[in-house]
Amino acid sequence: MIDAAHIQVRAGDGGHGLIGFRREKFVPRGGPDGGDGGRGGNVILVANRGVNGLGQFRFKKLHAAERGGNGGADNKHGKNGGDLELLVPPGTIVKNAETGELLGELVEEGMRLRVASGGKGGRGNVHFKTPSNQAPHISETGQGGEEVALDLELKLISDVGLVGLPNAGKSTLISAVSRAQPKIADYPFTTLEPVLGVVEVGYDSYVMADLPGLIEGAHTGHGLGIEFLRHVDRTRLLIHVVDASQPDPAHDIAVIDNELSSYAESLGQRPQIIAFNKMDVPEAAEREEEFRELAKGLDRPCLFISAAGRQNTKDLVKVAFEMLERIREEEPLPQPGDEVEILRPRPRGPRFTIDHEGDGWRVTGDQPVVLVEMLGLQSDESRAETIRRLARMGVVSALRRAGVKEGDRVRFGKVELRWEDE
Ligand SMILES: Nc1nc2c(ncn2[C@@H]2O[C@H](COP(=O)(O)OP(=O)(O)OP(=O)(O)O)[C@@H](O)[C@H]2O)c(=O)[nH]1
Ligand SMILES: [Mg+2]
Repeated sequence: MIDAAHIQVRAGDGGHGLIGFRREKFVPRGGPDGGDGGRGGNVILVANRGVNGLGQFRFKKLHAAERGGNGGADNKHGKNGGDLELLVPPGTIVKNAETGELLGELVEEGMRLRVASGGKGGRGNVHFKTPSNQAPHISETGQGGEEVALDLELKLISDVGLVGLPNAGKSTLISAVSRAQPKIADYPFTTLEPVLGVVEVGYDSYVMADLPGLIEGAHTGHGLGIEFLRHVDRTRLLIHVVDASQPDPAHDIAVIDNELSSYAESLGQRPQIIAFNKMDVPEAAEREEEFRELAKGLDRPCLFISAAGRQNTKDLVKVAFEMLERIREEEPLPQPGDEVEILRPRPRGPRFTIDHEGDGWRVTGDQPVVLVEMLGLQSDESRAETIRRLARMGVVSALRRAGVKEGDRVRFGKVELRWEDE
């Protein structure tokens, strides 16, 4: 039931800003008119029911969005890079492969998750015109797009989970109300893996999960429990199936309740319906009165059914559907189209820090690093502009205080400069 993939996604780089000048008749030296670069495309995951599993990602590993177009003459803005949308099945869990951090879950059809943001476009030389520099030969290069390695994992998602002791009749029930065909047998632990079935109610439907039976101590790892309690915890409603032909159904119910709440308090409080099953068996049928009394004290809807005989199973399916509708109203899930923004803005915190690194210095911090990477040091003019802006940010004086000397290497992200005492 668990499907996984490892992929690399790369957002588009921003386009470069242009250094350009107007050429007009009768105007010997036109002003700057170099346009800005467009922004790079984002990589977005989109939940789509038409996608079957994560198999498509087994072969293609790198997924890159378009880069932004460069700025043009006459102030022309570069084209923004198109977003890359990768379709994944609903139920996909997304983690940062390096840190293991959970980035998000694409639970429902249409949900979107931006996993890598495109770089900003570089600004053209129009932006660097000042009273003292009417013809700036300065522009920014586009910012690099984000790149990240992702682990995708598909988990089963169901609305209703069937819980109960082994042999209670859970598999028989799901086979009675859906097209699922799990193995059914008269011994415990017949079901070893969850099985999903779609239950139709008129034009509506919901997904039911048949789960391996739970036993006392399941929450501490007894039986098959612990692995599957995780799945149970993802369902919104439980149908608690109890074998009414057994000597002590009240005790059996208490055992399961206790396992659920010991695993997680939230699971103990999950809405629940109790299905007294096997009511066709004489030992159960003759105690119906007693069970109805018991049901009054259980504080949740109770139904009396025979899964094997298909008795009252339709009612059970309907009661479950109505409860689900109410739960959905109370806690609506994100709607299709809501984009869950998961990449936080690049780290803020202190504006920059300066550290010794090898034979030189490293300046860390979003503002100065992006500045140096984008504005660059190619020409004397852009270098002077970069230093001027670093000075305005306080980086130059901080470097002096730290003890930087003429000729030292100072690194900003991928760029390195030789310090000159100007
Ligand atoms: N008489 C009768 N027998 C039933 C009924 N429901 C299930 N059974 C029988 O009970 C036994 C266990 O049924 P399963 O559906 O496999 O039980 P389960 O809860 O899925 O069991 P595990 O997968 O081991 O947890 C089988 O022999 C079924 O035929 C019922 O309503 N009436
Ligand atoms: Mg079963």
